[in-house]
Parts: sequence; C-alpha cells; structure tokens
Amino acid sequence: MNIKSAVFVKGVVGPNQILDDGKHKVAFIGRSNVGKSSVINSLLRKKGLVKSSSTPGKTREINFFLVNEDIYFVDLPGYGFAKISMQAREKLRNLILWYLTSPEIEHSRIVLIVDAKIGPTKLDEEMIDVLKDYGHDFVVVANKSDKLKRNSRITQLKLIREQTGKEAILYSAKTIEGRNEVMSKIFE
Ligand SMILES: Nc1nc2c(ncn2[C@@H]2O[C@H](COP(=O)(O)OP(=O)(O)O)[C@@H](O)[C@H]2O)c(=O)[nH]1
Ligand SMILES: [Mg+2]
Repeated sequence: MNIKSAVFVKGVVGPNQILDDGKHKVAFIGRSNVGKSSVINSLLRKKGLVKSSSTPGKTREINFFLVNEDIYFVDLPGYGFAKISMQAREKLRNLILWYLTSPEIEHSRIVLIVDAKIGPTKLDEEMIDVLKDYGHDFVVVANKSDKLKRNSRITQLKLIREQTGKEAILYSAKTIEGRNEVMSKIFE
C-alpha cells in the first residue's frame, strides 16, 4: 500500500469522543515501550508523526491518524507501565476497554504488538483474553526482530504462536523487516 498522506487528527481521552465517520480503523495495542509508536511511524514511513518517547507510559490518550484520507491508524495507550499510579493505570485500562467496546469500531482491525525477544507477557495474555471476550480478531506483530539472533527467530515465532494462537509476523521498526507483510495483513 502506497502512503500518500498521514496526518494526526485527534487525541481522545474519554467516552463520546470517538470518530464516528464511518471510516475503517486499525488499532495498535501493546505494552508500553514495546515500540507501538515506532511501528506506526515505520509502517507509514513518517518519522515523528507518532511521538515516540523515551519516557514510557507517556501516551495517555487514544490518538487517531488519518491515512490516505481513508482509514484511521489508532494508537491506543500502552499498558503495563509500572511507574504510574494505580489510579492512572486504571484510567488507561478503562480507556482501552472503552475503545474495544465502542460500537463505532465494529470495522476496526486490531494489531497486537509483542516484543519478539521477550514474547507475550502475562499482560499481553490478559489483553488477548479481553480481545477474545469482546469478539475481536487480531493480528500479532512481533516487534524488535532486529534484536533476535538468527537462530532464535524460528523458536520465538513458535513460542509466540503457542501463546497467542496466532501466526505472528516478525517486524522491526528499525529495519522495517516485515513491513509489506504487516501492511497486506492489515489491508487484506
Ligand atoms: N531495536 C529496536 N528498538 C525499537 C524498535 N521499535 C522501537 N524501539 C525502541 O523502543 C523504545 C520504545 O519505542 P516506542 O515506539 O516509544 O514504544 P511505545 O511506548 O510502545 O510507543 C524506543 O527507545 C524505540 O527506539 C525496533 O524495532 N527495534
Ligand atoms: Mg507510544
């Protein structure tokens, strides 16, 4: 897919603000610091469109980016960042759940990003349960594949498959390995 334009449209912090204009959405979800912002930027080939920060847990909004004036890429808040208050964590969790249960996202695709080297964590598994509970299918992207040793690629893919029930795509926001595969999966 050829990216002609990608622009930030809005950040949403609470209910009743979702974009309800009938356009399809692709939502990216994952642990804080897994590289969500970097993945979105690299897929769109736009450095700095989504702020990638060295301070994990900074994204506390749901950010909407309109791509080719046609489809939204949605950056959901990262989960599992320890250094924020219980209350803030609960708020983030609710924001994610609210998105996942909004009727407007019926035609939304979900991309779950896990760390290729670490594999799915307990929190990722919880998120998978949530997605299943709400009947959302999802694509698994294993980011930071550049950190994997050559001979552990297949082992990690197998591990991720066993833990998520999905065939993961090895991806690197750094080298853009897997970009075509992820894009065609998103737009298939
Ligand atoms: N080596 C490597 N580092 C990455 C990759 N993607 C993201 N990172 C780094 O991981 C950190 C968190 O990235 P960010 O996109 O802000 O994560 P987010 O919190 O999930 O949005 C940053 O230091 C990135 O440079 C990748 O594919 N390979
Ligand atoms: Mg981010």
